[in-house]
Amino acid sequence: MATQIYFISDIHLHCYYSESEKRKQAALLDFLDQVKAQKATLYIVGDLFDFWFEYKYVIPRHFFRILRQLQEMVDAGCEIHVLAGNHDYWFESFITVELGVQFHPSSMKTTIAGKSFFIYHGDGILRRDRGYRLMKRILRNRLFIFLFRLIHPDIAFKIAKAVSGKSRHLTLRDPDLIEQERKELIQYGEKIIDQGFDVVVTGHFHLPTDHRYKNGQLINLGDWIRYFSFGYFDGHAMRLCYWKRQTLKTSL
Ligand SMILES: [Mn+2]
Repeated sequence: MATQIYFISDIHLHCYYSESEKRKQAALLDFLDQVKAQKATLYIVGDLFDFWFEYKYVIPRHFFRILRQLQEMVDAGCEIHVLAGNHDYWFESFITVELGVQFHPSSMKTTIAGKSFFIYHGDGILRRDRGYRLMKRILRNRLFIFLFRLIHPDIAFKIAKAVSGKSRHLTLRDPDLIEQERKELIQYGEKIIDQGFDVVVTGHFHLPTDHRYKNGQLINLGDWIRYFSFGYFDGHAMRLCYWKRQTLKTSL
């Protein structure tokens, strides 16, 4: 069977209803339908959800359509990998047991059609991320997770919505800072390629990037907020594509 591998990241599905959210969900379901029809493999490279938290008995309602779609894709024969992002890493057994996807809590290495891939959401790699790296240790601490789980889900998701609204304010960055981030991201990718990897795939920066270096390639997947971008690997070449702006036929 032909190799067909899709990569997406940073969809940031929200736990509330809005017009843009509706459009985003519709586009994503459309995209996932295609992956399903091809029985292709999908890597979700972090931040599928703007906030995810797992309880023992309940699941968040706003994500139901997407979760159902992922389950149907697995049932149809797709292989799905979910990597933790910095907005959604509190996965327990729900997505693996109920949906049948494979979960990767941090970076992963794999070989596809003879090419070695390094896949990582990309949070915490910038020099200015020092504070974040400390916060990451606290937020992923078992005691913190245990205590947060004691909060009623209606309240927990309200807190998440408020915190996420604040951090969104911070992501309206100036162009100089964006270029600085792209430079550091490229440096990071080149370092990984120097370690012997053929393809480095990252998300997190919301900067669609296709950077060639020596015989390697760094792809930043962009996002599904502004760009609706994704990576596609056919067994020979890895390409950065845009959903419906160029159909797969014209972009490949
Ligand atoms: Mn992120």
